[in-house]
Amino acid sequence: MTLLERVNTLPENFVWGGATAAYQVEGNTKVGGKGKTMWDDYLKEQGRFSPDPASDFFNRYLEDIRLSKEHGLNAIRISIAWTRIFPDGYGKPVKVGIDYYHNLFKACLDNGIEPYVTLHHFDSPKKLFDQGEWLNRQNIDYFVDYARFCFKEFNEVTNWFTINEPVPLAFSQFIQGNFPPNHHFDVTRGIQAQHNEMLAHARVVNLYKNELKKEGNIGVIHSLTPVYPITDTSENRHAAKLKDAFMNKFVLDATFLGYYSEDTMNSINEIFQLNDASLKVEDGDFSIMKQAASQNDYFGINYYQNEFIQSYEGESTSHFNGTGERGTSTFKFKGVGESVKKEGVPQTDWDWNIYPEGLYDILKRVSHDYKNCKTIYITENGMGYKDGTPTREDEVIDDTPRIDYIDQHLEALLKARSEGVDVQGYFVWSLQDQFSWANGYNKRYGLFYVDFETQKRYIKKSALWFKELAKTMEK
Ligand code: BGP
Repeated sequence: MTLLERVNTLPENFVWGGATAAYQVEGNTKVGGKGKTMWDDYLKEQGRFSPDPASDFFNRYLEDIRLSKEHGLNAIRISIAWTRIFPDGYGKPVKVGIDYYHNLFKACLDNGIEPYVTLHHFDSPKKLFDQGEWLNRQNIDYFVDYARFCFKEFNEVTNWFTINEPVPLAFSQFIQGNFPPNHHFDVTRGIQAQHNEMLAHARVVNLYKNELKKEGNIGVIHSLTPVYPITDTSENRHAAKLKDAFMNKFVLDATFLGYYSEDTMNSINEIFQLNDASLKVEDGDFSIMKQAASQNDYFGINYYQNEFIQSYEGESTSHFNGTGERGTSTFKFKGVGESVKKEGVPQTDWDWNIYPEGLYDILKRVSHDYKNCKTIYITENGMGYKDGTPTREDEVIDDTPRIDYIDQHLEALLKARSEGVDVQGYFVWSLQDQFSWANGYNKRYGLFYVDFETQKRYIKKSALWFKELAKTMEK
């Protein structure tokens, strides 16, 4: 069966979306009284690239929504920039920001594009970042207040996500050191930030369900990275188990159990011992988390790649490939393992494995291991690629490798679905080309090409392929 034939097995209301994040698309970071995020000064000091104009979504959302509609999409992932509403993260809300999001949501709904809205997508307010961000528990209170405001204000939104990817955020900030504040292998802060974010998520779910008694849907988004031993030795299997606990199991337990299982903590404690680290869980945290664990309406999985690992006993060291120079990344985590390339598994220019089996495996595992996990959406999946520069006004950009990537991952999704995993939607990362946090502008993901100088949109072949897919489903 071809993929087009297979998608006919999907329900008519299957969600096909394009994903965006406020800071990566909006640009206009100094417009409308917007407050600084943790990125503004940091990027300026780095001098590599600027978050302005990004894809100028702040002014051009109508065009992108129209393109979505024309290409068969029925949904969009959008995040609210916390600092467009509360410039410092708390205080008096700003009307320009509130109006902007009302207008944006209205434009989506008027065009039959359902908005799935994330409250926090990597863009913490600078003021709160300076006070410790997620490591400071007061940040959680401010986040809950901001969430309460959004739930009451934006009644037109019925699909919410609390936080996008607690693990990659904390990992990039405190382990890999490629997000501000650039700590390397600071395991205590890395895990503590994850825990505090999961507590924040739980408090917001409980607020939505119990206090405000809202009728919409709410959940969290995790990026899941299945880890496989490079060869089947007991040392490598153990390395995979430890890294999996750190990257996946810790937050999956937090989300669907509301506590960390003994098995998870055995692995985490082993990592702690070797890295002189610890975690502080306060009285009452688990009861809040347990209450939320059965109340998530759905679960967002971002899947890009898997990891192959071999055991490693030396000191921690890493190099992040943020330029697209193949073969430059390294990652060695003391006592845990070393990431390695596997012969025969293709990689992108940024050394990300292309491994659709990983998506199938993780879908099966989550639905098998966590009975509280209900409906799943793939909330991000896509391929960073150096698309060619258009030379003609009406040029359709040839991004065939991206089509192959999406096609293979959709096959994996359909296979898991046919075996009973309840996947109800797929959002491609990304809707249009946008700014990439640690890679800038040459790592493109969009269905629509953006000329960042002129802001002109060009159609890519992947967008036309999507349109075909959506058409098949309507028949
Ligand atoms: C996810 C983030 C996105 C996006 C994507 C691609 O982790 O949620 O915001 O950036 O990864 O990553 P990158 O831009 O680093 O290639």
